[in-house]
Amino acid sequence: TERYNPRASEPKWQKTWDAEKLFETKNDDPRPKYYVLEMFPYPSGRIHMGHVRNYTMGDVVARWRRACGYNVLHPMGWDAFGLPAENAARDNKVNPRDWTYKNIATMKGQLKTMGLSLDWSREIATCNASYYRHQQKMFLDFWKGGLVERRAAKVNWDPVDMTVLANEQVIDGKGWRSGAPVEQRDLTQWFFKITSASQDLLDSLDTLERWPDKVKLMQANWIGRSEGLLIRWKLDAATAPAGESELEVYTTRPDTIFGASFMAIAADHPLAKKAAESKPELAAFIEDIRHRGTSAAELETAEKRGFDTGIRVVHPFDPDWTLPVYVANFVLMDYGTGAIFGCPGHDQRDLDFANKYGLPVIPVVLPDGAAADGFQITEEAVVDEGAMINSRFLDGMRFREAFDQVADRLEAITAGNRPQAERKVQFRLRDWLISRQRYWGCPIPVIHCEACGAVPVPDSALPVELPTDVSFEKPGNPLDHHPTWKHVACPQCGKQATRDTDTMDTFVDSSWYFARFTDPWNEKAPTTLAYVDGPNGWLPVNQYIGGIEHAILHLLYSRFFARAMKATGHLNEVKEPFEGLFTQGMVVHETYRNRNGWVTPAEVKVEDFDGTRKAFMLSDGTPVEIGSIEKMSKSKKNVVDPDDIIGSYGADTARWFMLSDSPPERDVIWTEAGVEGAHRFVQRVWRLVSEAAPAVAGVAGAAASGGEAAALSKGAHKILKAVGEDIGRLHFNRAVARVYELTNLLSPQVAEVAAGKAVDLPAVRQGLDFLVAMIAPMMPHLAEECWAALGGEGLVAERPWPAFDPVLVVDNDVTYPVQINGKKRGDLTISRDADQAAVEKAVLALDFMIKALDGKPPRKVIVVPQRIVNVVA
Ligand code: ANZ
Ligand code: ZN
Repeated sequence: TERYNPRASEPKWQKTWDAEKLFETKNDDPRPKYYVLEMFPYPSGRIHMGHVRNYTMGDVVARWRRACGYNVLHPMGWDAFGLPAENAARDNKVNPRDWTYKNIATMKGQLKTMGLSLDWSREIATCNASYYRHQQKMFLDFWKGGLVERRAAKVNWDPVDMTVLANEQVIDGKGWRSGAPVEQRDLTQWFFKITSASQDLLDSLDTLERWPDKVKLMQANWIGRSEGLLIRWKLDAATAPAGESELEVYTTRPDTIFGASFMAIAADHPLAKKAAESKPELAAFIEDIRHRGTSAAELETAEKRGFDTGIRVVHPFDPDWTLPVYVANFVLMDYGTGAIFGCPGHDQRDLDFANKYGLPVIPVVLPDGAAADGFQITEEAVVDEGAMINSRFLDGMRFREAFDQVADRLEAITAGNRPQAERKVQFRLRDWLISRQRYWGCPIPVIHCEACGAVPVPDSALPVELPTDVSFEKPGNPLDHHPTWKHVACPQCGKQATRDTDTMDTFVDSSWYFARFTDPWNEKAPTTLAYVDGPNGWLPVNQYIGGIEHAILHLLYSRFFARAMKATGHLNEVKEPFEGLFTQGMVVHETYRNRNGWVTPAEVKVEDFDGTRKAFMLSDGTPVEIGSIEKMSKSKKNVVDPDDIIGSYGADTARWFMLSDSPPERDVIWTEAGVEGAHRFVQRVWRLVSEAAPAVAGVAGAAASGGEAAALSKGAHKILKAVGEDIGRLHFNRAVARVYELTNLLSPQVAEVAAGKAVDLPAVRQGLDFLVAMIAPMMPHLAEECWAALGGEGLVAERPWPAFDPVLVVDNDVTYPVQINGKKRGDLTISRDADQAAVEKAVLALDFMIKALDGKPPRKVIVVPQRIVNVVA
């Protein structure tokens, strides 16, 4: 038989599917809906192997669900705004728009060669005004609904990218793209009030049963709920600046209040400013620390620095006990109250600080098991649970009790009708700053008027479109530099006014695209309520698939957006947009290096010398060092181009390899040997089918009722059932292993068929039909070609998933462990309905039993039905 030729076959079937519009989904279709979505790509230029893995998984789910009778929505689009387009524009003098659409065209062509069952009629690009006009509308609706706010804020300013960044985009004090140290600036900016949903975003994580626990935990930590106490400490009158009488601190550890030895306030705290008025050295100190990076992560590692303000506070439980107030670099203004009491014994930062400035360390928690006598804390703070010591009325209590004691007592003390303390729940989550001083983003639809303030652009004037004639010569924001774009009349009073020249964070674009896919044709509104969710709607997405790198930001923003859209009437009822989430592992590859640096896999040949692999340059045979296995990246040059793989082996081989090697949540190591193995399997399936085809083409499949083929039929039905279950659970690699099993069962039978021997043809035909159905979600082109060769009717892509016979998948046998004098010696496999006597008889006939008994009768045979047999010799 001829070898299978994917280069001829794959484009042919892709054309056929396209022509039949097989994957275009109707909203009004009575079948049950299933929405499968992979995170849409950024059009960077070309697709990479990570995309191939991601979209293959989604496609298997989509094709399988379709075969199971669902009306499947499986759309694709482009996360098309963002800085790289502007950088390309600046560096290569191309228009960001042209650059983006050119990349989209290239990548779309590449995706098409993968044979994905996508509904391209719903394609969206977020940079298209037909998309972002609706985003502008929702921005205005959210604003009206109290979910958007414009306020002055201390913001993270990236001096290289010349833009503000969200807290989430600052990593270790540096801009996430530029890597430049971020500065603090005071600017007036737009915020989405995501904190208004903190508690709900946290609580609702519990309802997400088909999300990885790891992702839920990351979200919970990001939201960061803590229960604590606000305590108002009285300032010692003799040292207090004029007009100041108290210092409010937030603590989660009021139990440690007798271990307090100092107070610390942020550099931006009002009390710090007051104190600095009469202390120039303090003012200088404050200036100095304000200019350094102040991200939480950086402060963990940075050296603790402080300055004594000279102010003292009085301990709330002891009027004779006063404590110094320091300005300290490790206290952040935007968390709690921007002030803390320091307890060096039980907080490492406080201990480092106390040791540096010679402040007392009072242990107040004795960890369980530690000796009370001479208990001291010097270098390492004690954070374990224990019993209170050195704490007067708290002595002997545990954390919870001591917390409540302090809270109750301080709440009872009121000065001028305010209690001295209040219980308070605090969140780490901050409001979402969405203003960006960039060009290639969704314009914020607001006009600033001297008389009227910030005025929404009226509906009739939407969309606010980006101008196309922009220049990237000057650094900064091209919208701001544009000669005319920003000058408009105020919609309210008609006077000269200016547009907001900021654009939205691109995370806004990706926070609702999944809703837009449900009706991308609606020109009037972001969503169509009949289709977006509810009884006939698509949301929530049943299965969302993407990278773990989006575990926090994208998913949290989308969850917030669903709530905001519901509040503003753009959704009916859904508040959790993704019912099932799957985070796939990365595609990794060996690295290669020669004396000139990294070299690509394509430049290298690897050979095996008695089990030792050695690598050489293809060009001149010089040696290459094989390095560690890393995520495919341009910097390490260990990238394999999907085009090359699809070009030489075909898409089905690439898809099969991606699914076969490792569990989908783990990293997969891309190897040439692995790809070749996958390709051999493609050819093997083709050989099996073509060898059998002449004999079975006209035969209707049916299970064997007995005879030689009975084992084949039983196996095929069992495998069919298991593969369905595996795909349903996204255990693709297990499904692949079972398909190998089925080909092993089929091979000997097909060999007999080919040799012209008498074989149960309906049973063989059924086995082949199952094989074709099972590979169809994973290798759709090969499946079509096989189906055609078998003389099958219609397209596999339209055929239902076969039903297994429940009788054939039942295991009729049971395997008993067999013990002799309580020690396991072997097994007995026997029919499930064999009675006691039959089991006993069979056990005594086992070879090892005859040997062990050596001709003597057993003292006793104990049979526990369906479980175990013990023979007492
Ligand atoms: C006294 C104390 C004693 C604290 C102790 C801890 C251990 P979470 O759980 O994250 O909410 N804190 C409060 N506001 C702060 C700020 N603006 N900058 C830096 N640190 C701040 O943490 C709350 C704890 O973090 C608070 O409890 C406070 O220190 C500190 F043995 O108060 B604690
Ligand atoms: Zn006006």
